Amino acid sequence: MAFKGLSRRQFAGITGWSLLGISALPARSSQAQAAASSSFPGGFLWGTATSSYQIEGAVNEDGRGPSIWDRFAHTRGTISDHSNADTATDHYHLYKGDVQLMKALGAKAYRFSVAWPRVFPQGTGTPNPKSLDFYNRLLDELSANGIEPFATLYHWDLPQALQDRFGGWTSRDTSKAFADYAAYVAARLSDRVNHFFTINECSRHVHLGYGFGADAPGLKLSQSGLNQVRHNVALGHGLAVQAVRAHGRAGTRVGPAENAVSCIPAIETPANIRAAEIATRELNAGYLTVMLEGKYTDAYLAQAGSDAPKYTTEDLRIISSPIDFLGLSVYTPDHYVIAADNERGFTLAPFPKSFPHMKAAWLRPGPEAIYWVPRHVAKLWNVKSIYITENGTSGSDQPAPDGTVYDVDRIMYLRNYLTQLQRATSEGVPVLGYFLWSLMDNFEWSDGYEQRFGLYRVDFDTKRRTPKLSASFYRETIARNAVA
Ligand code: PNW
Repeated sequence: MAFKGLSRRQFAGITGWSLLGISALPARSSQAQAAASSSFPGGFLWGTATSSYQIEGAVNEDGRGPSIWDRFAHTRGTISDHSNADTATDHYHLYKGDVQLMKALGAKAYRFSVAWPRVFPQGTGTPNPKSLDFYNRLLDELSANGIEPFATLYHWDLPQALQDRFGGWTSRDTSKAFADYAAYVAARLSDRVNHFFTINECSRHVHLGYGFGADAPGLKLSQSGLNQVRHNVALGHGLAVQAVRAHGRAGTRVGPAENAVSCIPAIETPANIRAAEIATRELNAGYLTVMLEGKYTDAYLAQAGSDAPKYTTEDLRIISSPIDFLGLSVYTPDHYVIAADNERGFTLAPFPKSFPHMKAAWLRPGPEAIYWVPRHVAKLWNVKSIYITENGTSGSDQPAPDGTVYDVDRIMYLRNYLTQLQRATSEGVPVLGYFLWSLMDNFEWSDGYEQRFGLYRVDFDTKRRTPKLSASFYRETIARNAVA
């Protein structure tokens, strides 16, 4: 009875999934779903994304040192379900199966992050003898399965030792330590990793970690302190770009993975579009704009006033070291922009209470964000290569009585975002690939395990992975494009 209403083909797809793709769906099976994705450019790269602390577990194994997230998650009252990521999805031990999950999707790329505390347990100094062993095993497995690795150097799991010694990113000593670590990793992995991302989403970990205290290290700094952290993080990015260039093998590519403040023209008129470009440049002044222009905007400095960060012109030169591509994580529209005859040239429409959201309250669906963000950055800064480093949604994801997670909300979200992404590529916006967040459910920071973002459901007691219906959707999308 549970499958009433499903076509035989859909049913076969679902049951096939429980055997992890053993029954292959023909690429042309469903005309209706994913129709929009049929005309992505040839060679467009489809992948999934994860990060070390959110999936690995094994926090005390093979010489890993503690990270600020271990400390934070073990502090009372920080994580909504009182959980931590001591074991998380246990990817550290289950990675071989997880590579098969990627392969079953037909994904050809995987974005993961390297845990700094596994490499340098004290943050600097002597590397752990087993420093990169796990990542070497993972890379071998990916390579054996035809999946291209994209490695993020920092996805927020700072060695706790650097927090204790330097105050974390409040000090530029951390920026320098990051460059040394980046050099070490690039020297050893760039024979197999062609693309490195420096820092994942500067804005989020600075804002929540050092401003609101809602993420590790849980600080609530003054505006001047926060501006300095922002600058030190941008500096860390630039130093890491230089380190990867100096120590990676020739041809190694490097760039940031930023979640830009997304500015959408409220109505797509030329004036609003221009206003949204101006807003994009101003509202990303602390990260993307300084990285790509080598200076803080006048408005940013004027607004900061005496709280502006302390820096040298040499810092700005480092921060704006040339990058090979821009990584953009796009989840949600941050602002709907309207042209205005004021000093800034724009106003931001307030969000009405009735604006819908996905399971996470911050995640308002606005598929056009994934069209406008790449389009704005390509236009503003003449960026030639863009990867969508993350896009996806959480959902309640409860299995139905038949055991299947019918996450049609996630499918709705993805279908609409991919339609808008295809709009961008069809207009020549140079997006080269897309990494869906996330391969599987994982530790969602201060939301613990209460927000599930995966294509695969993880039972956190047994660590069992089960494909959700959205895994079939993504697989079909990829297959359709492969034959297009
Ligand atoms: C990203 N926002 O965080 C992170 O890179 C991931 O580690 C995380 O699991 C994922 O997105 C889902 O949250 C973001 O408020 C969190 O716009 C919030 C926002 C953006 C990114």
